[in-house]
Amino acid sequence: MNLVDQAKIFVKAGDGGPGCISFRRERYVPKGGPDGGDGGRGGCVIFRVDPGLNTLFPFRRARRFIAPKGQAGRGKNRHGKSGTDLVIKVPPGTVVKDAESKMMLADLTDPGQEWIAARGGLGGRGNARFVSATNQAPRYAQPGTKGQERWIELELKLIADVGLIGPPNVGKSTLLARTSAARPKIADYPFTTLEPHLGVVRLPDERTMVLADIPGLLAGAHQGVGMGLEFLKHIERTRVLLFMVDASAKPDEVMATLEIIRSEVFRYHEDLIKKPQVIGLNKTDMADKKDIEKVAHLLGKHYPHVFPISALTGTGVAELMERLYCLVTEHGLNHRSIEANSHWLPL
Ligand SMILES: Nc1nc2c(ncn2[C@@H]2O[C@H](COP(=O)(O)OP(=O)(O)OP(=O)(O)O)[C@@H](O)[C@H]2O)c(=O)[nH]1
Ligand SMILES: [Mg+2]
Repeated sequence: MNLVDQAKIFVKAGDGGPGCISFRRERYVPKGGPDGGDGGRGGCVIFRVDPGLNTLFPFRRARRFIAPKGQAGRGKNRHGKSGTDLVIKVPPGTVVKDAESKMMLADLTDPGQEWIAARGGLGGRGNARFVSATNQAPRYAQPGTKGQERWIELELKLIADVGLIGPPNVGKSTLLARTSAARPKIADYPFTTLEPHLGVVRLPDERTMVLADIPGLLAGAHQGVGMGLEFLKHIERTRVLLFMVDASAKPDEVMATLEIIRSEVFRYHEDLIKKPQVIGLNKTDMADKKDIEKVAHLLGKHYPHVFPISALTGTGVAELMERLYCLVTEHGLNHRSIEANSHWLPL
């Protein structure tokens, strides 16, 4: 589960503006003194931690960040304007490294925390600054200094926003594969998945959340039966639980299975019951319509979020993801989520 999201970007701060060489021109004053103003400072490139972000996905599109230059100084001692700083929002948990030396430069964790990725150049001093006893009319000014530039690597360790839990073989990995770029093994036998997989689910409008596919649970998992228990720790930090059951079984069986799985989870850790729970009734493509309606109706009495879906055909999946996203954002995005996959699929 230690999956990592990565991005490599180029940052360049603005160069400082040059100082100005200028002399006062006044009526009746044949030779005015020097009045060249200083150049402005170049804009810095600054990273700022934004708790509303949870992936480095935006950096796959925008890779070059260049802050504006400082303006040149002008006559009459007017200083050039400084370049505005370019602020780049990054998710909490972003680790910054120098791309060349691989040295760690910053560990950005706290909301609002800022770090200067590239420092703006200094403005050059105008000739008015160089007046001295021996030189009353200096004919030179400083150029501005260059803004810093470098390639930077960003890295984000991901924690899932949504934990996907259910008995073996119900289609958990199929759902993860359908909604994200993750490619867990899918097969028609129990315990295909032997360790958790994370996937970044992309929803319309650049929204993302991280879904964790947890290996199948059996009755007794909290006592060590099967293999589910050791992975339940991964769902402790998720915001929302998605319980998946096979809706093609008989309604009574579906209800009973769901209760077994839920009780395993809550026996493992009673606090988990406080998380919002969504029920996914999968494999509706091969289930009896009446049975689905019956189960959905029964479950609807106890659970506010019940979704008949087919992870195989995609029916109902977009609606389910929208609801999950809603609950995840209501309960605070879990910002450190993600995987190393470089391919991102839209829903
Ligand atoms: N008909 C149908 N088959 C599905 C659906 N979703 C998954 N399957 C099939 O069910 C089988 C199990 O799917 P997986 O995604 O591997 O199930 P899993 O829950 O991850 O299983 P474990 O990793 O063993 O716990 C595969 O053969 C899938 O093709 C569905 O919506 N409809
Ligand atoms: Mg699986």
